[in-house]
Amino acid sequence: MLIRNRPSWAIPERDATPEHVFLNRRALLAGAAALGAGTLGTAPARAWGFGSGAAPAAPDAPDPSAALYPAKANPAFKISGPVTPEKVNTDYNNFYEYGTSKHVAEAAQMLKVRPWTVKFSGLVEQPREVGIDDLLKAMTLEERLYRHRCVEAWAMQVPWTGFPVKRLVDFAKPLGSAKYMVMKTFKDPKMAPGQRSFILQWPYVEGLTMAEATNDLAFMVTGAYGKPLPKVMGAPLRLAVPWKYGFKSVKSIVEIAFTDKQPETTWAALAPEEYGFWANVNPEVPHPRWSQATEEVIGTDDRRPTVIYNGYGEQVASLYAGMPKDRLFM
Ligand SMILES: Nc1nc2c(c(=O)[nH]1)N[C@H]1C(S)=C(S)[C@@H](COP(=O)(O)O)O[C@H]1N2
Ligand SMILES: [Mo]
Repeated sequence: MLIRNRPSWAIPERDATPEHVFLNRRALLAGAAALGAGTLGTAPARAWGFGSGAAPAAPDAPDPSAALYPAKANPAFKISGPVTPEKVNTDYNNFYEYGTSKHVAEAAQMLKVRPWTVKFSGLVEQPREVGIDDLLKAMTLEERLYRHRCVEAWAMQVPWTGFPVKRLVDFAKPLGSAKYMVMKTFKDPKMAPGQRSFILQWPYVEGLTMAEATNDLAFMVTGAYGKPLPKVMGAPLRLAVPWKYGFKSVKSIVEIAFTDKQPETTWAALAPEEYGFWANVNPEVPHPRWSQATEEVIGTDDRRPTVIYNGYGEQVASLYAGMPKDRLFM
């Protein structure tokens, strides 16, 4: 057992949606604490009542980056087995800014993807902000087929479009003293009602070491299925680090900061006994509440064995050579 002194709310769950169950319980507790015991009865309704009453979003103007798609496929990044159908992928997502259900594509239509600026801050030669379309102009887009593995033991196979994170690092010009690249999602509860609830600390934050960020596999995603990225998949800019559990792959990024200290990341801050900074995929290290030995391939009847580093060990195992193994895989 990895977890010691397990808190009372972290009871074993074998539910198909473990995060959902877990977080509902957390939200009730946090809501009660924040609002006071007297409002206990209304806190859950407040925290979870969005989605139905929200005004429908006005239709968007055509995506100004549409002409960049489809981008040329990079044949170096292949998968075995079929790509997950687009319709399946966009109906099974984790995007807690729009609720803890897997079916948030409609709720995510509230996300406004233009205008969109990305800020570069922290240990950089010169802090700057750039509009997403100017950033896209400075990059060469390519398509890569990647495996995608959520910590909840489900998997997909996704045709992402984007550019190596390394290109973004070159663009940002971090100082030699930078050791980590920190990525943040937007924070705007009007645009993302999930941010009004206490489930996670907002904005969603993730990070990589500079060695991880500049590894060729680390990919900045701007599109999928030969088109600009659907909102529910984290438009207009999200990370894909396929050797790590999906929660590392932060969506809808507005800020990239370079630091010399390991950042406190969203899931690790919420439940450090269950989620860590490294989160590398490993079939032999169970999550405290479920096994990681196999994974469900969404959209199929297939449950296949999980693979160390999600099959990308050849590219990334050397990043962790000589490091203590105990925290690398959660
Ligand atoms: N901002 C933000 N990023 C996020 C999440 C989230 O809830 N909010 N969920 C993470 C998790 S747990 C996973 S598995 C992937 C899901 O990506 P997908 O919906 O494209 O499959 O996004 C990750 N990035
Ligand atoms: Mo996930």
